[in-house]
Amino acid sequence: MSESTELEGRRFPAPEQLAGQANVGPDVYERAAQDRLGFWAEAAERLTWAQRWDEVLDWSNPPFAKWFVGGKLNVAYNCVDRHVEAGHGEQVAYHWEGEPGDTRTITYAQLKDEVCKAANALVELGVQAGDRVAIYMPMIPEAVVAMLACARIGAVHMVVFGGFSSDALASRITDSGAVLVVTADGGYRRGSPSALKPAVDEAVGRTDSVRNVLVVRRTEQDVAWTEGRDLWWQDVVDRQSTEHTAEAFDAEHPLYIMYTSGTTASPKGILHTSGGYLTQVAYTHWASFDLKPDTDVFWTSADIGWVTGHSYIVYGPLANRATSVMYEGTPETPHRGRWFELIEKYRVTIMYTAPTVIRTFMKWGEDIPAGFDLTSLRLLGSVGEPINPEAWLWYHKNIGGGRCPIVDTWWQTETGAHMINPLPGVTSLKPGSAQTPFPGISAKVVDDEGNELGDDTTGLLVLTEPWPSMLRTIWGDDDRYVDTYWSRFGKQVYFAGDGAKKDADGDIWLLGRVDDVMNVSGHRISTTEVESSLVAHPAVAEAAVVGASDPTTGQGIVAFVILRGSAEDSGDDLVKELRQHVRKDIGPIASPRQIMVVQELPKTRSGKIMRRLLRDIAENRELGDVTTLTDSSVMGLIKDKLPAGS
Ligand code: 6R9
Repeated sequence: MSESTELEGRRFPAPEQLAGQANVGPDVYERAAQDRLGFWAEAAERLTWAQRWDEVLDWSNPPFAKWFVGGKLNVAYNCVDRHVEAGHGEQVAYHWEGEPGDTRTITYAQLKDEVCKAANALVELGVQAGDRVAIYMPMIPEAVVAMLACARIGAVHMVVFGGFSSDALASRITDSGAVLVVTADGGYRRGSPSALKPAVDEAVGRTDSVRNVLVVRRTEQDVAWTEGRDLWWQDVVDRQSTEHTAEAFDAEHPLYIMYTSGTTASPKGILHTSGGYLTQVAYTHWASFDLKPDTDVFWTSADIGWVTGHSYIVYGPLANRATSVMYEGTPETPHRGRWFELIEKYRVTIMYTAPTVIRTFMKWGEDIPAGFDLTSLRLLGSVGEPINPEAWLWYHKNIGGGRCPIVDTWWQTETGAHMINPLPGVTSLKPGSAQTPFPGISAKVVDDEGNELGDDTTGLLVLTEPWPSMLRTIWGDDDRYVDTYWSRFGKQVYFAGDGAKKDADGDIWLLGRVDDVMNVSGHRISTTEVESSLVAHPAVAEAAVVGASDPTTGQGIVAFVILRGSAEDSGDDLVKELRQHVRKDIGPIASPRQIMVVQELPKTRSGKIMRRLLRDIAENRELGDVTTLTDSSVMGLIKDKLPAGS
């Protein structure tokens, strides 16, 4: 048995104490299976509706779904006002921490006032229900306030990650037709102020829909100013009334557009609507993380420029009246223990982060988390990519103290909320597997023709029933929506674009994007599988694997590896050893044709490795678009490491 298979065989039953008090028990699966729509209707009852729906789902014109037809609600009211009205105004909504160490504590009552003021300001600026508002902000509370102010008046927000280029911002403004940009002079990143306003000026200069730019003063950097167009948030919002009556909107009223990250060609504006989206983010946040609003302190480490930030920093936690931590900066600033310091300081009980972060912590070493009191933690979450069993176990032991269940959540920008994940009080956990479709979700693994596969086989992941938080379309392009997601297996089957395998117990293992599945001499090999094997070797901190075209085998496996500190000078012998290691672990067919030792890997802002760029290198091509990289100099560093002539 190989090392990773051995780890994959381990089970972690739900801790007894947690299971005894969990928000949902094992009966939930049965209940949802017997009456799927009734189950989601019950989940929707957790929200406050101005008008109840007549019909739970209208699926008469697939793939265009309508959920909670005839229902009306205000999303911001559900996230803020109703908690204040119920007497929880003094509860903290956010413990916010800036990178330089400045802090703000925002209660639900204060959040309500801020959201009302911002809503009044938007109205004053002529923003109407249905208008699009671009938000290009650092991780500061005003970003959340701006989102909720849009939701409150029925405007559609379109958040663009603050690290994206002016090009990316301009194309998204043009595609969405945004009338207003909310931004800041800058934010703090890696110890210094990083400007945002210049990118906005450049982007807005190239578009014609934007009337105003509303600028939060955060870093006090000098900014260029366009009179008549640019306004300080502090001037316009601060003087507004804290009274604003929230109008109820249709359940299918558009809530936001989020463009998917640059792993594909031109960005797709994923459209989410109100009632179904809020129902599923609130319910999953409560059930997947066993959220107890009176005692938990919840922290999602994502940026709000990513769907994880929308669903699990803003909408889910607020709808559930959670107390959250929100952090502006990077994990290594000013020191590598920064996150653990925050967990200790705020007594965080639930931590939700991405495998790439865990592997970075692994690289830095277990001594760092060991130096902090992490005993407040009771549950951990993972999202964004498959979590390899080694990282799972490291997370479990070194951050979770061996006592916290890890909830590995598979979902996408398009799905809006969790779709496949264990339930912490129910499921016996398997490191590396997302395991079970969430109650009320129908996920299957099929072959190329769409036939459902039995256990222990590898195929494509599809979703065979609509779900409340599903995307409703691609903004302005219904045809592309149908083509991209609902045509491969007909209009009733959603094609997720991920490879998956079902094991002998019927548990689901996600294998990465299908475009990341390699075909070597007719054998299907997942990039993730090879990466997982490489990182199981003690000398390897992180690995990315791509299939490069090969004249004889179709594709050849090329691996890029970052070594752990102590192994950095080991040279050619180590490369040989790694090849041998994979050969032994998975089989000779999986042994990489080439292994390149690098210092960094190119990643998108949401932490996904951009394999497209690594393939360009492996195949000696000009580099494609690098605008969505966290750090575009990474590609230069990698190229410098290559043998001359490549
Ligand atoms: C939430 C988010 C979606 C893609 C998805 C898949 C990968 C996300 C995962 C996972 C394995 C998990 N992915 N979570 N793969 N296990 N727990 O990440 O949205 O940025 O749209 O990415 O990410 O490949 O298709 P998004």
